[in-house]
Amino acid sequence: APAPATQPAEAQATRPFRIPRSLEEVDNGQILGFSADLSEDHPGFHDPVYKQRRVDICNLARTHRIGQPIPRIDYSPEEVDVWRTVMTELQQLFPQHACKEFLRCWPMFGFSPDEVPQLEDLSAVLTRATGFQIRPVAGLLRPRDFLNGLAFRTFHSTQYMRHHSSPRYTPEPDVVHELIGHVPMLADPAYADLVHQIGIASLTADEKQIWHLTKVYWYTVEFGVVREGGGVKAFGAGVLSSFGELQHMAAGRAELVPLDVAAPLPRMSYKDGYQQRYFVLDSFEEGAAHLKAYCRTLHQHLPDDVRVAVGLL
Ligand code: HBI
Ligand code: FE
Repeated sequence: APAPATQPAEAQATRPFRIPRSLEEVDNGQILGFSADLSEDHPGFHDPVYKQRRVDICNLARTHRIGQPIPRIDYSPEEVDVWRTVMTELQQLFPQHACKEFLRCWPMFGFSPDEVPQLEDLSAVLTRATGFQIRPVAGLLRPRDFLNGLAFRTFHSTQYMRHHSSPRYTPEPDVVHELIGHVPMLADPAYADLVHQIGIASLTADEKQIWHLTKVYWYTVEFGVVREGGGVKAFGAGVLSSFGELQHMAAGRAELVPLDVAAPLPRMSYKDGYQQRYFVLDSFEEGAAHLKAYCRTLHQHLPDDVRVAVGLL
Protein backbone atom coordinates (compact mmCIF):
# COMPACT_ATOMS: atom_id res chain seq x y z
CA ALA A 1 0.00 0.00 0.00
CA PRO A 2 1.25 3.53 -0.70
CA ALA A 3 2.68 5.59 2.14
CA PRO A 4 0.28 7.99 3.85
CA ALA A 5 -0.33 11.27 2.12
CA THR A 6 2.37 13.36 3.68
CA GLN A 7 4.31 16.13 2.11
CA PRO A 8 7.21 17.72 4.01
CA ALA A 9 5.75 20.85 5.58
CA GLU A 10 8.66 22.93 4.32
CA ALA A 11 8.26 21.87 0.72
CA GLN A 12 4.58 22.71 0.95
CA ALA A 13 5.29 26.12 2.45
CA THR A 14 7.95 27.15 -0.05
CA ARG A 15 6.14 25.95 -3.15
CA PRO A 16 4.46 28.93 -4.81
CA PHE A 17 1.73 26.77 -6.36
CA ARG A 18 -0.64 24.05 -5.23
CA ILE A 19 -0.47 20.52 -6.51
CA PRO A 20 -4.05 19.54 -7.38
CA ARG A 21 -5.14 16.23 -5.78
CA SER A 22 -8.10 15.82 -8.08
CA LEU A 23 -9.61 17.34 -11.18
CA GLU A 24 -11.88 19.44 -8.94
CA GLU A 25 -8.75 21.19 -7.70
CA VAL A 26 -7.57 22.12 -11.21
CA ASP A 27 -8.53 25.76 -11.72
CA ASN A 28 -10.50 26.21 -14.94
CA GLY A 29 -11.57 29.77 -14.24
CA GLN A 30 -8.45 31.80 -15.03
CA ILE A 31 -8.68 32.59 -18.72
CA LEU A 32 -5.89 34.38 -20.57
CA GLY A 33 -6.73 37.07 -23.13
CA PHE A 34 -9.77 36.70 -25.39
CA SER A 35 -12.37 34.55 -23.64
CA ALA A 36 -15.44 36.72 -24.27
CA ASP A 37 -13.58 40.05 -24.48
CA LEU A 38 -12.28 40.03 -28.02
CA SER A 39 -9.28 42.19 -28.85
CA GLU A 40 -9.38 44.76 -31.64
CA ASP A 41 -7.64 42.56 -34.21
CA HIS A 42 -10.04 39.65 -33.60
CA PRO A 43 -12.18 38.84 -36.68
CA GLY A 44 -15.33 39.10 -34.53
CA PHE A 45 -14.45 42.36 -32.78
CA HIS A 46 -17.01 44.45 -34.71
CA ASP A 47 -19.79 41.87 -34.55
CA PRO A 48 -22.01 42.36 -31.47
CA VAL A 49 -24.06 39.24 -32.22
CA TYR A 50 -20.93 37.12 -32.30
CA LYS A 51 -19.64 38.70 -29.11
CA GLN A 52 -22.87 37.92 -27.28
CA ARG A 53 -22.75 34.34 -28.55
CA ARG A 54 -19.25 34.03 -27.15
CA VAL A 55 -20.37 35.39 -23.79
CA ASP A 56 -23.26 32.91 -23.64
CA ILE A 57 -21.10 29.89 -24.51
CA CYS A 58 -18.34 31.01 -22.12
CA ASN A 59 -20.91 31.29 -19.34
CA LEU A 60 -22.04 27.73 -19.92
CA ALA A 61 -18.45 26.58 -19.47
CA ARG A 62 -18.03 28.68 -16.34
CA THR A 63 -21.09 27.22 -14.67
CA HIS A 64 -20.47 23.62 -15.74
CA ARG A 65 -19.68 21.27 -12.85
CA ILE A 66 -17.62 18.09 -13.12
CA GLY A 67 -19.87 15.07 -13.36
CA GLN A 68 -22.71 16.93 -15.05
CA PRO A 69 -23.29 16.32 -18.75
CA ILE A 70 -21.64 18.99 -20.90
CA PRO A 71 -24.37 21.35 -22.17
CA ARG A 72 -25.32 20.83 -25.81
CA ILE A 73 -25.00 23.84 -28.07
CA ASP A 74 -27.54 24.48 -30.78
CA TYR A 75 -25.09 25.72 -33.41
CA SER A 76 -26.58 28.23 -35.85
CA PRO A 77 -26.66 27.59 -39.62
CA GLU A 78 -23.84 30.12 -39.94
CA GLU A 79 -21.73 28.22 -37.40
CA VAL A 80 -22.46 24.90 -39.11
CA ASP A 81 -21.34 26.47 -42.40
CA VAL A 82 -17.97 27.31 -40.88
CA TRP A 83 -17.63 23.74 -39.62
CA ARG A 84 -18.61 22.36 -43.03
CA THR A 85 -16.13 24.56 -44.88
CA VAL A 86 -13.22 23.59 -42.68
CA MET A 87 -14.07 19.91 -42.41
CA THR A 88 -14.68 19.44 -46.12
CA GLU A 89 -11.29 20.90 -46.98
CA LEU A 90 -9.36 19.08 -44.27
CA GLN A 91 -10.87 15.70 -45.07
CA GLN A 92 -9.30 15.87 -48.52
CA LEU A 93 -5.83 16.25 -47.06
CA PHE A 94 -6.00 13.72 -44.22
CA PRO A 95 -5.54 10.47 -46.16
CA GLN A 96 -2.23 11.68 -47.57
CA HIS A 97 -0.88 13.89 -44.81
CA ALA A 98 -2.22 12.81 -41.41
CA CYS A 99 -0.26 10.25 -39.37
CA LYS A 100 -1.55 6.69 -39.10
CA GLU A 101 -2.66 7.08 -35.47
CA PHE A 102 -4.95 9.95 -36.46
CA LEU A 103 -6.36 8.04 -39.44
CA ARG A 104 -7.06 5.01 -37.28
CA CYS A 105 -8.94 7.03 -34.64
CA TRP A 106 -10.81 9.45 -36.91
CA PRO A 107 -13.67 7.05 -37.85
CA MET A 108 -14.44 6.34 -34.16
CA PHE A 109 -16.14 9.72 -33.80
CA GLY A 110 -18.47 9.75 -36.80
CA PHE A 111 -17.61 13.32 -37.79
CA SER A 112 -19.94 14.76 -40.40
CA PRO A 113 -19.54 18.01 -42.34
CA ASP A 114 -23.23 18.76 -41.66
CA GLU A 115 -23.18 18.81 -37.89
CA VAL A 116 -20.89 20.32 -35.27
CA PRO A 117 -20.21 17.48 -32.82
CA GLN A 118 -21.19 17.89 -29.16
CA LEU A 119 -18.41 17.73 -26.56
CA GLU A 120 -20.49 15.38 -24.42
CA ASP A 121 -20.73 12.78 -27.20
CA LEU A 122 -17.05 12.91 -28.17
CA SER A 123 -16.03 12.76 -24.52
CA ALA A 124 -17.94 9.47 -24.13
CA VAL A 125 -16.10 7.92 -27.10
CA LEU A 126 -12.79 9.18 -25.79
CA THR A 127 -13.39 7.80 -22.32
CA ARG A 128 -14.10 4.34 -23.70
CA ALA A 129 -10.94 4.47 -25.82
CA THR A 130 -8.32 5.87 -23.43
CA GLY A 131 -9.99 7.09 -20.25
CA PHE A 132 -9.62 10.71 -21.37
CA GLN A 133 -12.55 13.07 -20.93
CA ILE A 134 -13.43 16.54 -22.12
CA ARG A 135 -14.19 19.40 -19.75
CA PRO A 136 -15.60 22.60 -21.24
CA VAL A 137 -13.61 25.78 -20.66
CA ALA A 138 -14.32 29.44 -21.44
CA GLY A 139 -11.08 30.12 -23.32
CA LEU A 140 -7.30 29.87 -23.14
CA LEU A 141 -6.34 28.47 -19.75
CA ARG A 142 -3.11 29.29 -17.92
CA PRO A 143 -0.51 26.76 -19.12
CA ARG A 144 -0.14 25.27 -15.62
CA ASP A 145 -3.88 24.63 -15.23
CA PHE A 146 -4.22 23.30 -18.74
CA LEU A 147 -1.29 20.89 -18.32
CA ASN A 148 -2.43 19.86 -14.81
CA GLY A 149 -5.77 18.80 -16.32
CA LEU A 150 -3.95 16.33 -18.58
CA ALA A 151 -2.59 14.58 -15.46
CA PHE A 152 -6.21 13.70 -14.65
CA ARG A 153 -6.78 12.55 -18.22
CA THR A 154 -8.88 15.62 -18.86
CA PHE A 155 -8.72 17.76 -21.96
CA HIS A 156 -10.05 21.28 -21.45
CA SER A 157 -11.89 22.26 -24.60
CA THR A 158 -13.51 25.44 -25.83
CA GLN A 159 -16.99 25.14 -27.30
CA TYR A 160 -17.44 28.32 -29.34
CA MET A 161 -16.97 28.58 -33.10
CA ARG A 162 -14.48 30.90 -34.80
CA HIS A 163 -15.96 33.94 -36.59
CA HIS A 164 -17.65 33.19 -39.93
CA SER A 165 -15.78 35.99 -41.71
CA SER A 166 -12.60 33.89 -41.68
CA PRO A 167 -13.41 30.17 -41.47
CA ARG A 168 -9.78 29.21 -42.09
CA TYR A 169 -8.31 31.34 -39.34
CA THR A 170 -8.68 31.65 -35.60
CA PRO A 171 -6.34 33.51 -33.26
CA GLU A 172 -7.29 31.24 -30.35
CA PRO A 173 -8.38 27.64 -29.85
CA ASP A 174 -12.01 27.09 -30.93
CA VAL A 175 -14.29 24.07 -31.24
CA VAL A 176 -12.94 23.21 -34.72
CA HIS A 177 -9.34 23.15 -33.55
CA GLU A 178 -10.13 21.18 -30.39
CA LEU A 179 -12.41 18.58 -31.93
CA ILE A 180 -10.66 17.95 -35.23
CA GLY A 181 -7.09 18.61 -34.13
CA HIS A 182 -6.90 17.20 -30.61
CA VAL A 183 -9.74 14.80 -29.88
CA PRO A 184 -9.01 12.03 -32.45
CA MET A 185 -5.34 11.80 -31.39
CA LEU A 186 -6.39 11.46 -27.74
CA ALA A 187 -8.21 8.23 -28.63
CA ASP A 188 -4.86 6.59 -29.45
CA PRO A 189 -3.63 4.77 -26.32
CA ALA A 190 0.11 5.47 -26.80
CA TYR A 191 -0.54 9.12 -27.58
CA ALA A 192 -2.94 9.47 -24.65
CA ASP A 193 -0.29 7.98 -22.33
CA LEU A 194 2.27 10.47 -23.57
CA VAL A 195 -0.04 13.42 -22.99
CA HIS A 196 -0.93 12.00 -19.56
CA GLN A 197 2.79 11.90 -18.68
CA ILE A 198 3.27 15.50 -19.80
CA GLY A 199 0.39 16.40 -17.50
CA ILE A 200 1.90 14.54 -14.55
CA ALA A 201 5.24 16.22 -15.16
CA SER A 202 3.50 19.60 -14.85
CA LEU A 203 2.16 18.91 -11.33
CA THR A 204 5.45 19.57 -9.52
CA ALA A 205 7.05 21.77 -12.19
CA ASP A 206 8.31 25.20 -11.18
CA GLU A 207 7.62 28.20 -13.43
CA LYS A 208 10.69 27.61 -15.57
CA GLN A 209 9.83 23.96 -16.06
CA ILE A 210 6.20 24.80 -16.89
CA TRP A 211 7.45 27.15 -19.57
CA HIS A 212 9.68 24.46 -21.01
CA LEU A 213 6.84 21.89 -20.91
CA THR A 214 4.61 24.43 -22.67
CA LYS A 215 7.16 24.63 -25.47
CA VAL A 216 7.52 20.84 -25.59
CA TYR A 217 3.72 20.64 -25.87
CA TRP A 218 3.67 23.33 -28.53
CA TYR A 219 6.29 21.70 -30.77
CA THR A 220 4.80 18.20 -30.43
CA VAL A 221 1.10 18.09 -29.51
CA GLU A 222 0.39 21.31 -31.44
CA PHE A 223 2.89 21.32 -34.31
CA GLY A 224 4.62 17.94 -34.28
CA VAL A 225 5.29 15.88 -37.40
CA VAL A 226 6.52 12.30 -37.68
CA ARG A 227 8.38 10.24 -40.28
CA GLU A 228 6.24 7.52 -41.75
CA GLY A 229 6.76 5.31 -44.79
CA GLY A 230 9.50 7.49 -46.26
CA GLY A 231 7.46 10.68 -45.90
CA VAL A 232 6.48 13.13 -43.18
CA LYS A 233 3.00 13.16 -41.62
CA ALA A 234 1.21 15.52 -39.26
CA PHE A 235 0.23 14.60 -35.72
CA GLY A 236 0.13 18.09 -34.17
CA ALA A 237 -3.36 19.54 -33.69
CA GLY A 238 -2.38 22.95 -35.04
CA VAL A 239 -1.35 21.30 -38.31
CA LEU A 240 -4.24 18.82 -38.49
CA SER A 241 -6.89 21.50 -37.92
CA SER A 242 -5.61 24.04 -40.44
CA PHE A 243 -5.92 23.48 -44.19
CA GLY A 244 -3.25 26.09 -44.89
CA GLU A 245 -0.80 24.77 -42.31
CA LEU A 246 -1.31 21.19 -43.45
CA GLN A 247 -0.65 22.17 -47.09
CA HIS A 248 2.37 24.17 -46.01
CA MET A 249 3.74 21.19 -44.08
CA ALA A 250 3.01 18.86 -47.01
CA ALA A 251 4.80 21.15 -49.48
CA GLY A 252 8.00 20.25 -47.68
CA ARG A 253 9.54 23.70 -47.75
CA ALA A 254 9.74 24.10 -43.98
CA GLU A 255 12.88 22.93 -42.22
CA LEU A 256 12.67 19.63 -40.34
CA VAL A 257 14.75 19.30 -37.20
CA PRO A 258 15.04 16.46 -34.69
CA LEU A 259 13.55 17.16 -31.27
CA ASP A 260 15.82 17.13 -28.24
CA VAL A 261 13.34 17.53 -25.35
CA ALA A 262 15.97 18.42 -22.80
CA ALA A 263 17.56 21.20 -24.91
CA PRO A 264 16.27 24.79 -24.98
CA LEU A 265 13.45 25.21 -27.52
CA PRO A 266 12.81 28.30 -29.67
CA ARG A 267 10.26 30.90 -28.65
CA MET A 268 6.69 30.32 -29.81
CA SER A 269 4.39 32.70 -31.57
CA TYR A 270 0.69 32.60 -32.33
CA LYS A 271 1.03 35.33 -34.93
CA ASP A 272 3.97 34.53 -37.21
CA GLY A 273 1.94 32.59 -39.74
CA TYR A 274 2.89 29.03 -40.66
CA GLN A 275 5.78 27.27 -38.95
CA GLN A 276 9.10 27.80 -40.71
CA ARG A 277 10.49 24.74 -38.99
CA TYR A 278 8.91 21.59 -37.62
CA PHE A 279 10.32 19.30 -34.99
CA VAL A 280 10.14 15.80 -36.39
CA LEU A 281 10.00 12.46 -34.58
CA ASP A 282 11.70 9.53 -36.34
CA SER A 283 8.84 7.37 -35.20
CA PHE A 284 6.00 7.99 -32.83
CA GLU A 285 7.12 5.17 -30.51
CA GLU A 286 10.70 6.41 -30.23
CA GLY A 287 9.70 10.05 -29.85
CA ALA A 288 7.15 9.22 -27.17
CA ALA A 289 9.75 7.17 -25.26
CA HIS A 290 12.16 10.16 -25.20
CA LEU A 291 9.43 12.56 -24.17
CA LYS A 292 8.22 10.27 -21.39
CA ALA A 293 11.75 9.78 -20.08
CA TYR A 294 12.07 13.56 -19.85
CA CYS A 295 8.72 13.82 -18.07
CA ARG A 296 9.75 11.21 -15.51
CA THR A 297 12.72 13.38 -14.49
CA LEU A 298 10.18 16.02 -13.43
CA HIS A 299 7.87 13.81 -11.39
CA GLN A 300 10.47 12.34 -9.07
CA HIS A 301 9.19 14.46 -6.18
CA LEU A 302 5.52 13.74 -6.64
CA PRO A 303 3.83 12.90 -3.31
CA ASP A 304 2.43 9.36 -3.09
CA ASP A 305 -1.19 10.42 -2.73
CA VAL A 306 -0.92 12.38 -5.97
CA ARG A 307 0.71 9.39 -7.66
CA VAL A 308 -2.35 7.38 -6.70
CA ALA A 309 -4.73 10.13 -7.84
CA VAL A 310 -3.22 10.29 -11.33
CA GLY A 311 -2.90 6.53 -11.70
CA LEU A 312 0.88 6.15 -11.32
CA LEU A 313 0.66 3.90 -8.25
N1 HBI B 1 -6.15 26.41 -22.96
N2 HBI B 1 -8.35 26.06 -23.54
C1 HBI B 1 -7.04 25.85 -23.76
N3 HBI B 1 -6.68 25.08 -24.81
C2 HBI B 1 -5.37 24.85 -25.08
O1 HBI B 1 -5.06 24.12 -26.06
C3 HBI B 1 -4.38 25.41 -24.25
C4 HBI B 1 -4.82 26.20 -23.18
N4 HBI B 1 -3.92 26.78 -22.38
C5 HBI B 1 -2.49 26.59 -22.55
C6 HBI B 1 -2.14 25.75 -23.69
N5 HBI B 1 -3.05 25.22 -24.45
C7 HBI B 1 -0.71 25.55 -24.12
O2 HBI B 1 -0.09 26.78 -24.36
C8 HBI B 1 0.21 24.83 -23.19
O3 HBI B 1 0.41 25.53 -22.01
C9 HBI B 1 -0.07 23.46 -22.89
FE1 FE C 1 -4.42 23.17 -29.32
